[in-house]
Amino acid sequence: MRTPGRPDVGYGQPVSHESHVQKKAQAIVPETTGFTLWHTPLESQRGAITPNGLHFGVHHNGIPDIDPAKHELVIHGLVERPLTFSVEKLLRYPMVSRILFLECSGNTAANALSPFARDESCQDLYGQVSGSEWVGVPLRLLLEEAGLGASAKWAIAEGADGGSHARSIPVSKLLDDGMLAFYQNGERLRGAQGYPMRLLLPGWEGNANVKWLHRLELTDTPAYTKDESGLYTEFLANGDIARFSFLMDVKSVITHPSGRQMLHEKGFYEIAGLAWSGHGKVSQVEVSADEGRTWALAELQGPVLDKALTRFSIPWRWDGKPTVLLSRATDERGVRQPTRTQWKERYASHSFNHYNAVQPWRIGSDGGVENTYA
Ligand SMILES: Nc1nc2c(c(=O)[nH]1)N[C@H]1C(S)=C(S)[C@@H](COP(=O)(O)O)O[C@H]1N2
Ligand SMILES: [Mo]
Repeated sequence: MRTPGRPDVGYGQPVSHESHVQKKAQAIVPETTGFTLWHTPLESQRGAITPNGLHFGVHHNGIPDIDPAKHELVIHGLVERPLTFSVEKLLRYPMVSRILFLECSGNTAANALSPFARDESCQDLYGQVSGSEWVGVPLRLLLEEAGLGASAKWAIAEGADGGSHARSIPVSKLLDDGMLAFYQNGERLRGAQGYPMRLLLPGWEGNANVKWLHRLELTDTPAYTKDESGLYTEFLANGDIARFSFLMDVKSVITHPSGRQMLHEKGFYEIAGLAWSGHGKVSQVEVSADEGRTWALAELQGPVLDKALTRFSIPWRWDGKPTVLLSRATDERGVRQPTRTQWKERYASHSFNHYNAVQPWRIGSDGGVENTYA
């Protein structure tokens, strides 16, 4: 109180004492230039909204630097009137706001693939999911203006990044709740999240949410692009192949306490975490503190929103003995998360997308928290 404070700045940053809270780049495949995975530190966050600077990122070809004055969105193909929109023009359209989760279908791939439970943090294992308020133009408005042809069933959405990331999207989804997003948590999109505009498909796998969107081509069939035929198609245990597996299933994870954290003494802890489902609202989250023998209902922090991150918590007293903590979410369809064994029965052994099994965290007698499959 004896010295004056420092001046404020034009764009605020977190305090220096919190500078250890960072997104973290995951190990990448060296021969694929520009492909990076940045994980959000879930265990450093409370609440259901991810700060923009910490939003997870998956960039197949780096982050393009796009001048909004030069960027255009083209809608063409099976439409009555092909249209070209400038960013300035699109910003005058009516906009809607939605709080949604976004998750890469490859999130938690390590638990799907690794034969043993890797001793990693919640950020390393689960960091490809984030929650934001997105504001943008309903795609229905733009498609109606272009006039959909009778046979227009798919739209090829293409990004303006180096690899022209492209996905075939059913027109029904775009008409239902597809959004062209311009704002995230009150500010214009970050470059990493698709500035100046991205596709936002509530509840659908991250990959289909094409960033730096510049083209929608209406067609009668999917394009089977590299981005949907390769990494984002799954092999099932029975030999079938799941294509266009857009929906993200019900999932949850305890973030407090979680992998590589330490309980320094016995006594009271609040078990807290996140649950979400691409199928709608989370209806309940059960937590077990005794290796899955008994379960109790966690409290859901409202408002519980459709296809959004939902916070859950439950009080717990640690008696100092080794145990395992688990959470399992059920969504409004009544569908509950599978165990890892059940998940592995459905998918081929080398499949890793759409992993949504129950996460057990082992508490050691020393208070150390470790990933486990048991
Ligand atoms: N144009 C373009 N869009 C893209 C990608 C990309 O590399 N290029 N990555 C996709 C993947 S795999 C995911 S999971 C989400 C991640 O969105 P975020 O980086 O904003 O978190 O963007 C998708 N959209
Ligand atoms: Mo992804």
